Amino acid sequence: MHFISPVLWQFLIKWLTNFAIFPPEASRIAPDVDAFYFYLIGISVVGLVIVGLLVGVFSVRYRKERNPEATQIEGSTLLEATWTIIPLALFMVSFVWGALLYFRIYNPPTNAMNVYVVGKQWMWKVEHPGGQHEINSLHVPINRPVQLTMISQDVFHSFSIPAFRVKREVIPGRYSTVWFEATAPGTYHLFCTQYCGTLHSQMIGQVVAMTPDDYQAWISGSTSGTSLAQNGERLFAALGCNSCHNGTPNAHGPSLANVIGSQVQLANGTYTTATDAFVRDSILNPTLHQVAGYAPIMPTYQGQVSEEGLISLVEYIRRLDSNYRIDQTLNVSETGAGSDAAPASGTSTSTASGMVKQ
Ligand code: HEC
Ligand SMILES: [Cu+2]
Repeated sequence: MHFISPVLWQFLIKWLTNFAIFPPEASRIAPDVDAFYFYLIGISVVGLVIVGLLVGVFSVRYRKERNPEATQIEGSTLLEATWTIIPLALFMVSFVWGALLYFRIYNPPTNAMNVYVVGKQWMWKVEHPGGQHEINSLHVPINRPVQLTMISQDVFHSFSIPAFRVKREVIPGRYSTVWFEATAPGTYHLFCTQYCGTLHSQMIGQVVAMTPDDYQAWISGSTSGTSLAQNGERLFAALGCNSCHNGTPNAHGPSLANVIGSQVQLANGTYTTATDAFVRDSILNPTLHQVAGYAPIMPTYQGQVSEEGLISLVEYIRRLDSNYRIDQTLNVSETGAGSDAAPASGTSTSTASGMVKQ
């Protein structure tokens, strides 16, 4: 890329995209991915030409009429070393270069804004933290790193935006992430690139990259009224989580304030970082990582919460800080001194503890 002259590079890319041989380059990483791709094509072409030429030249030069008697060649260390070292060096360059790109694509910068994506047969559901929902479309601002936290509700899918040169498997039961920084406003293709059943070919959509102002206008014009965290707060009460997790000293469960990103000690003495995935696992499969100092009384919520619900819970827990009680408005009376609960939270709490004791 940068070792070819920038003018030449621009020309090459323009030509390739004009003839629809290449998708447009619309993200920060796209030119770098393309440079690597051209390197791979380049060494393949060089290899092809050398081998092709040698086949041609040798078959003329060493043809039967000129060499009626076969000559035995004992080998040449120099020759063998050359054809070992040069390809090895070329492959090592691909390896290191590829690995550097890989780490860049799969390690989101910490200042990236997060958007959730749920894949299912056969659509992409996008959830913005502000509560905006989209189906088969994704609106993003340009010049800002965007991280996608993705999960599948059924089978394997793969989320791909060719113009951004990113793609990542979307797997049931596990969050996977990918990130990009769009550079040019526009509408780009979004594909599922993993065969996922009959209508796989229709699991497509569009990515709309917008200027920051347009994006702001879109975000404020598309709110559903409740953010993901607020939705999560409701679920937290409705599922009775707050009967055990309420930040009081005598609570049956650990306080969840500031838990995401922190080190949690497990019952077996080891420490683990509480990530989104850790929280999700804790809800669906509480015995998987038992938190130290607490009885294994947390029930599993497997089958009771949808992936979207889990995302809302994760967003809620992410936003819980030391003023746990203020955030958790639905549970104010529960964490207060008195046990006379207000009707709303009283109902949800008793349903929840009933559920737990079954
Ligand atoms: C019956 C009480 C109870 C209920 C109800 C309950 N939990 Fe828990 N929870 C616990 C206990 C006890 C632990 C710690 C032991 C363990 O890991 O199982 C825990 C652990 C967790 C953890 C890991 C916390 C940490 O410090 O790392 C998370 C996250 C969590 N619960 C979320 C939830 C959510 C969300 C709900 C509701 C959908 C919920 N819990 C419902 C008792 C409960
Ligand atoms: Cu799919």
